Amino acid sequence: MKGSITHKILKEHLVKGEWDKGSEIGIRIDQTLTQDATGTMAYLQLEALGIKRVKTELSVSYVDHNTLQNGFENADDHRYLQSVASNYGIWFSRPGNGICHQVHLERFGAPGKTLLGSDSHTPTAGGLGMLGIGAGGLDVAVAMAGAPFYLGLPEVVLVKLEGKLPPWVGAKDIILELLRQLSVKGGVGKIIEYAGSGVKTLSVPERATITNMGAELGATSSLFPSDEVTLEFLKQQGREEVWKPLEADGGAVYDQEITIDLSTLEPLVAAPHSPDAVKTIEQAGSVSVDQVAFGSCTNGSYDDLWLLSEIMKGRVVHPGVSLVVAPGSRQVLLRLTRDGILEKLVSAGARILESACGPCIGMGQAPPSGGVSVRTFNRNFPGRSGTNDAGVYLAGPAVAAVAAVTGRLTDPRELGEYPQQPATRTMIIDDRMLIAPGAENGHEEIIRGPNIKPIPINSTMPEKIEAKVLLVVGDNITTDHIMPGGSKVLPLRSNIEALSEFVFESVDKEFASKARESGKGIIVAGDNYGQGSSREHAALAPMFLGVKAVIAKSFARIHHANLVNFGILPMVFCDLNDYDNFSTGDQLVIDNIEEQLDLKEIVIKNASKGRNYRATHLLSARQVEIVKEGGLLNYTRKEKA
Ligand code: MIC
Ligand code: SF4
Repeated sequence: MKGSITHKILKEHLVKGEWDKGSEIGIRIDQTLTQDATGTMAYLQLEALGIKRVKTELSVSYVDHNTLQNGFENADDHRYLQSVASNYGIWFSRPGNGICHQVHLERFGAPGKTLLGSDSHTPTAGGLGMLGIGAGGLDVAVAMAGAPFYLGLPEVVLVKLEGKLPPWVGAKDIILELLRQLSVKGGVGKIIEYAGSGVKTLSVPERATITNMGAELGATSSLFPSDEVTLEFLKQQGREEVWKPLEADGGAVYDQEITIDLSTLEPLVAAPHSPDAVKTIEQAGSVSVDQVAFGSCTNGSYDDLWLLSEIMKGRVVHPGVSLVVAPGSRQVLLRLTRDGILEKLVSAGARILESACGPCIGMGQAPPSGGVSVRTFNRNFPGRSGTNDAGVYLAGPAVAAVAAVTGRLTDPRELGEYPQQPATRTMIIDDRMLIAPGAENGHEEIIRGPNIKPIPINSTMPEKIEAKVLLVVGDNITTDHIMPGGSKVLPLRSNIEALSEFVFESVDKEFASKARESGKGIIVAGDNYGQGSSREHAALAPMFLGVKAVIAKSFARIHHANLVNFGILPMVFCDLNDYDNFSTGDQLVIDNIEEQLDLKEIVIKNASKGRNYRATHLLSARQVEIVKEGGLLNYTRKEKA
């Protein structure tokens, strides 16, 4: 990766470890972000770490996920987050100010800096040339306390963008094309770097659409160079002082190279139920559409909504379609209002939602039974929309807008001429919904509602695990399967006992009661286990239910780290075919854990099948110690002591 942008940023931030392939490095984190659905737990953990003030250059606590406020829980969480932010030296972005990634891009992101966020789409910041990495809340809490963030030295993939996009084809189609080529696990352990003549044709919000959805490749991060386009964006945001040029050196070395000729791309969609089920509109066939949803951290920009308004001009939404729009940030919403775009949208029949995640995480606007929703979002996992049998197509704004007019998946090129982009209009800079941290020595009471319960703490890893296989699952199991989102479950994020009732709800309704009955258990999984979000609750709640280990063919990066952080042992099969020999209910025994972890050779006795199987682990020496201690909180406290 010599000479790449990744290399430059990592080298500059390297504080621990050796620069060797496969080794673990520790990097200094300049900025952190949290959002409310992961933030409550992150800050409970920060409190437990016992520091007084964050040690980062900048930390921001956003409220954007849990904004439906069906009961007191969300509002209580918001109040807790605001009081913690004030005390600990953290900026607070109030509900209504927008989606964390979009607001961070607009108001805080800076080329060449590192950003750790308790949300998997933190790499959105890569649109500015900032290294954004998603992590569990505990990792973010530890980074706020000033400790390095550890990661395996990533491979670097160069994606060369050549030429220029044709009319009606957008940034979303570029990342969908990459998902088509690489799949949802193609980016695991990798950072995707963009270069080539096509880069300068893409605005910062377009670049951010691409880096945002690099998370769906499983990539650790995605990075664009910082160039004159970046400078122009920052100038418009009144923040040009944070700009610095950043590009790869000539002759930079990469682990993999891909070239995409932008001029050959077509409008694409990701069909239900995976972001890599990518098809052209023709391949998708005849699809009648019930709902069109605009927004999310992928496509909630001003230009995305401007395009919608142009396509809807003089028209009204198709009678069979409900069109919902959630602008990505308050800045975007203010501009839409000033420029008369909001009026056009409302007049076309759009239902305007607040600037927040909303339908993207099943917070309202669930589609009808068996319905089809076309969304400009980034994930279409089963049930995530709030309707289990709905089919979600992910698309760029052009495809989504045309579907709102025709009521069917339609190739937008059929509409004729592409609307004329207006000359750049100025941004509206208004930071009054951002609350600056309280004074260093000031003290405000930390307000906890009744739904905010203490964090459960794991015990140390026993020498012997004797437990049943509670569940065998297949490939690409998402964190939405393990720990669902949605308006019913998300409000319980700071109450692990209540939350744990929903673990694996859509896969096995009895999972929680079975786990509770057994007192402990093991999960067996296929490839890419735990893809998707950064929610540490997908490790914390199973830990609470007694899950001691997960044996899989392979893991997604963030979930693997979260399992370690909560003292659940992640193992991989030495012979992948052995996966077929495990069934739900099998009684397993793993003995001499300490020694086997050190040797990286783990014998799993399947007493029900009367056979032994071999597994290994992908843990660094540091992570082995964390697992032995029963998780990162115990480990950090012990280290401090
Ligand atoms: C998501 O898009 O799945 C989320 C909701 O933003 C998650 C975080 C969470 O579960 O709170 C993510 O992407 O990390
Ligand atoms: Fe919010 Fe959706 Fe982005 Fe997650 S993917 S941060 S839920 S908008």
